[in-house]
Amino acid sequence: MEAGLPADRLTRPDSPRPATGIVHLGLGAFFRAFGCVYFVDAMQASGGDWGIVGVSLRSPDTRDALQPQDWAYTSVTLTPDGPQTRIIDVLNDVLVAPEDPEAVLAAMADPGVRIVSLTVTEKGYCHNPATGALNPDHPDIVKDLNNDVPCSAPGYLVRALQRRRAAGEPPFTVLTCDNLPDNGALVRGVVLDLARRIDPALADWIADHGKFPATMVDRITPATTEADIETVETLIGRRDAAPVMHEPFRQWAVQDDFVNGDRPDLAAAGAQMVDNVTAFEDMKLRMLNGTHSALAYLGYLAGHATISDTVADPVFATYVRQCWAEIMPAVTAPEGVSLPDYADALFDRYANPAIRHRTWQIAMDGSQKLPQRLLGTLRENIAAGRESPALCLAVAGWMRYVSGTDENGEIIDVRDPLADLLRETATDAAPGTVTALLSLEQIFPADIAAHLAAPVMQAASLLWSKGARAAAAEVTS
Ligand code: CS2
Repeated sequence: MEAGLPADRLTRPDSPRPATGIVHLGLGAFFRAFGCVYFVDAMQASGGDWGIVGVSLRSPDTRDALQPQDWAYTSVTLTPDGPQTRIIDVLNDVLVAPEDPEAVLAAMADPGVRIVSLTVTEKGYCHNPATGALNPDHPDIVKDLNNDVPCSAPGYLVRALQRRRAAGEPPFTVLTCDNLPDNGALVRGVVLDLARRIDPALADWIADHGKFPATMVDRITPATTEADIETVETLIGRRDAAPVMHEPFRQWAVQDDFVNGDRPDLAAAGAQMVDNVTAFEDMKLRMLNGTHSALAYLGYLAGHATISDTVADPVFATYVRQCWAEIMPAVTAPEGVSLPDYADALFDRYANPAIRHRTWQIAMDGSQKLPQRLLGTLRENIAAGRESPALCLAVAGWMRYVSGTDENGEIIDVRDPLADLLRETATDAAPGTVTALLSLEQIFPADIAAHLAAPVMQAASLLWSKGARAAAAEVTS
């Protein structure tokens, strides 16, 4: 492309599109780099009408970026040897829920739609992170209980299922793709609880006929930056305002339990269709997401901008391996999987220098992430009498991070639904901060908090006095 000339906008390929079979709530970069690509591959292999209507529950940005390109976009696989591009053309529309909630409900109630998938992040389920149950005091749930027009993801699911029941249609399958433990049961629980508060007969109908398969999703997909948009323009010679940048690896384990068995041929696209996802989920949440969070807090505090920069630092390369050594005894490997090999592969994925995954991005929403990423492992290690100094340092790292200032006294832009509470609860000194944060029962159930007090306090004193890098070196020495 000639320098200085604005490139033409990306347009969609001139081929027929499948009819809509899926509505997706929470159309972020991850789902466009992951689910959309699997659905395209499944249709290429075995056909079917599984076009997607995407829904943004908050901001119009994705819709505004994709609309001029008629919803097509570039998926960029970032290999260590260079990027590979592919045009993904599976979205039939993108709706912005706050602008037109009725259009979203109408799309979800359409009988052609057989799956409603979700990537609304941990906090989008409006649940209590420590228990997994619906939080009826969540402001969005309070609104949804007092209003027929929903605003939360559980609210949209319940109101759309209510319409399907009223129309004599079967429910859609609710396919959660968020990093939560037992995510199918969790979303089923919040939907049934909310439905019961609105109409008990509706809750019974959903309980009898609804399907909420559990899934384990995995593909590292950093947020797209302005620099990425420019790189893609150079690569494809056209302007794509919303490409997605991701690693080569992908893995999707899906509980094969859909309404009327109706689903795309995901196995043909490489997904693992299984009866029970728990072992995949535990392995991934604890070994990948657990260490991602550990590296994010400590790496950020040590001044590292990305995960690849963090593991390029020999101290953190050793530290993350120590974390895996502490996590593996608390994980039951899925059949045929070697946990040490899985850890080695994770290390290579983290080290991929083409992936600029910011520690700050992964550090977001820690209050919603910690329980399934770190606390489950810690609970099992405590019960078995195993020490976990590296994981306790990760918890201390989160505490230091959410206290709101870094090791140089600079303000940290902490993004978390509980950010204000966390900042107010933390104090300047390690002991006060540890005691106060451990008392937040929506994150730390009382039994775990009691056992964590001493080892987290020890890790915190090390962290506050010596800094993240020296503390990580010390717990691995
Ligand atoms: C990350 C995940 O942002 C985060 O919290 O840990 O998004 C992670 O990259 C994915 O789960 C990988 O599949």
